[in-house]
This record gives sequence, structure tokens and C-alpha cells, in this order.
Amino acid sequence: MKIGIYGGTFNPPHLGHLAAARAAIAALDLDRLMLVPAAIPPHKELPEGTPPPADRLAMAGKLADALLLPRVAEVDSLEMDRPGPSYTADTVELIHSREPEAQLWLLVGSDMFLTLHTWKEPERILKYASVCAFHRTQEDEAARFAAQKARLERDYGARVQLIPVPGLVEISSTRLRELLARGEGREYLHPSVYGYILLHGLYGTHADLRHLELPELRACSYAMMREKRVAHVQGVEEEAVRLARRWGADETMARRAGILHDCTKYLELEDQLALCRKYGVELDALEQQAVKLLHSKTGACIARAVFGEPEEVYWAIFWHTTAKADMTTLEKILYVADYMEPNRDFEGVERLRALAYEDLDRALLLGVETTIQEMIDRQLPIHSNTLAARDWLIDHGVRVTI
Ligand code: DGI
Ligand code: FE
Ligand code: FE
Repeated sequence: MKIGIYGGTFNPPHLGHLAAARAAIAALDLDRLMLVPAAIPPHKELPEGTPPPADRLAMAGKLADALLLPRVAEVDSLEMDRPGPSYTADTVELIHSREPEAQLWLLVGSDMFLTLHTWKEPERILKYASVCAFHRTQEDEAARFAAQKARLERDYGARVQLIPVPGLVEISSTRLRELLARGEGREYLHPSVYGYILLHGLYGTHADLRHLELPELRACSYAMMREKRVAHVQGVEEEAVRLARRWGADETMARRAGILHDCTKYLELEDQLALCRKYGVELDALEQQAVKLLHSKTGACIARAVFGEPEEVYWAIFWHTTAKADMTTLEKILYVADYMEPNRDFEGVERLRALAYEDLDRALLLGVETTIQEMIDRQLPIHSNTLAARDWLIDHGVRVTI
């Protein structure tokens, strides 16, 4: 087994780290990649305004999740769990003791690589780990890199591999923090990391969450979910906008409802229930135990209370999971878009996609009937609002066969 160990302050983790992590996984054929944020870096003071360890750990976790390699890339808090300066020698020794059979690769950027012989106990580091150094393709780092490689091999018997990272983002963390404090820097960050920074007001960002522009709203929403759901949410946004154009609903509201509709999907039952209490949402017996039914309600509350969305967006999100009797056009659009956005793949989805642009009510009924059938097949209780949606449509002359 090959394990990559990528340390650093991750202050904040940016697209350069992401590109390097991807390149290392591919070049070294890693089975695992551990991102290890330093608690107290030995070689430099943490600058003023550095977020607490828990936030740097969470941001590094978002970067690991961004790779979409769930059992491969993960963040590890081992340096933060240990008191005192975060010496790499201790870290690689600990990982070696946990995984004695594994081949360890220490991943380092240019500056770190060129000074590696000055770190604490380089011989102990290099006893346990090989070194993989990232370098920028355009720069004339090649000679200095080759000299350092030769030195580490000669003095410590180290194994060193140099890998060029195409498109390595040319940004220093210092500069990035300055940009963030001025309300810039988005282009250097993965959206979910950027959203985390905005949501928590890190690095002197003072984003007004109630009046965010679309890129910032997306970033905040994506920061609240796992990366694997982001494609779905992007699909719902696009589909909701197309449907709004077709059926004459407000495009901006459809878009914002799409962006936010699943933002609380990853909260546990306890947190869902706490939010419902906080915002005064009453729940019936089924809702109190069916966690999947709660994210539409809590998502609506967060959209309105945190992101300042209007009533129409609130209700579209509120009803997007069960639907209900007598829905507004925007509510129907979000429900149907959620069902048939481009990433959805189930038997009958093509028919639903076509119907959504011919007859919105029939598409809605087809969605509701499909859900009812699925609940029956899976022996799950059907929510009364799901049934009420069907009955209302049928009472109003809408017909569809599933
Ligand atoms: O959040 P998404 O996955 O994008 O989609 P969604 O908001 O429609 O949620 C789908 C989940 O909601 C799915 O696990 C089934 C559940 N659900 C929808 N209607 C009912 C329901 N669960 C029960 N028990 N009863 C319903 O009527
Ligand atoms: Fe949902
Ligand atoms: Fe959804």
C-alpha cells in the first residue's frame, strides 16, 4: 500500500494544493492520501488572523472531499491532536507505526523541498518516508531541484521523485489571505472551501450572507454538503431556470431555490429537529422520524433566515420533497427540476423530461405517482402531503399513467 502524506498549514487550502494532490495520486499511484494540517508549524509563526485548528481541519476536509475519492483522500487530525510544534519526523514515525507495511510518500512543495535538509531530524523523516516534490513546469527550478534531489539521496539515502504539476496555481497563501480580506480571491479556491470561509467569516471576509451574488451563494450552499451532491444541485439550478423560462416563472427565484434546495441534506436527525424547533416548523409523527423529509423544511428556513430569500423561494424549497395540494408554478418547477435534472437516471426519466416542457401539471403528477410507487415498493410510509398532491391534481382533471 502506498500512502501520500501532505502536510502544511492549509491556511487556507487552495487550488494549488488541489492540483498537487491530484497530480501526486496519479503519478505515485497512491492508495491513500492523508492531508495533515499542522497545529503549530515549526518553521514559521502562524500569521495573525489564522483560523482556529478546527476550521483549518474542516477546510482541509473539504479539499479532500473535493477530490471525489472517498476512501482514498482524507484529512487526518493527528498533528492537531498532539501538543507542541508539528514536527514531520514525529508524524511520519507515527504513521509508520500505524501502517508498518505501507510505503510512505511525503508530499512537499518547492520551498519546503529545497529546505528539507534543515528540518528537525531529516534522517528520521527520510528513514520512514520517500519524498515527492511538486514543481511548476514553466520555471527554471529544474537545476535547483536536481541538486537537492542528489543531496538528499547522497546524505540520507532518500528516495526522491520530482513531479511537475501542470497548471499549478501561482498563488501564495499570504497573498490569498490579503485578497480575501478585500473581498477577492475566489478564483484561487475550490467553491466549498470558499463557501466555508464566507459562512464563518474567516480571513476578514465580512460577506453579507443575506445579499450574496450567485457565485458566493453557490459556494455557501456547496460548503454545506458533500462534493458528490454538487453536480445534482447544479443540475437542479439549470433545469429550474429552463423550466422557469418555459412556464413564465421568476428565473432568479427558480435559480436561487435550485442552488439552496438541498443545503441541509447532510444534517443528522437531531440537528434537523433542532432547526425545526428554532424556526417554529411543526412536524407530524412521520416527519419526526423520517430524516429525509426534514431537509426541505430546514433548507427553506436556512434559505430565508440566513440567506435572506423571499417567501416564494422559502415555499418552493419547503415543498420540494413531498409536494402538496395546490402548488404555485415555482413550487412545481423546483419539484419537477429536482426529479429530472440532467444527472438523474431512472427508468422513465426521459418521459418525465419531455412532459415537463409540454404540461407541467402532468409532469408533477408523474413525479408524485413515481414517488408513491417507490414508497410502496420500498415499504415506506407515504406522507399525507404526497397523497394530497396527487388527489388535488386528479380532482383538477390532470391524468397520467405510470
Ligand atoms: O434531496 P433529493 O435526494 O434531491 O430529493 P428529495 O428532496 O425529493 O428527497 C428524496 C427522498 O425523500 C427520498 O429518500 C424519498 C423521500 N420521500 C419523498 N417523498 C416521501 C419520502 N419519504 C417518505 N417516507 N414518504 C414520502 O411521501
Ligand atoms: Fe431534496
Ligand atoms: Fe435535490
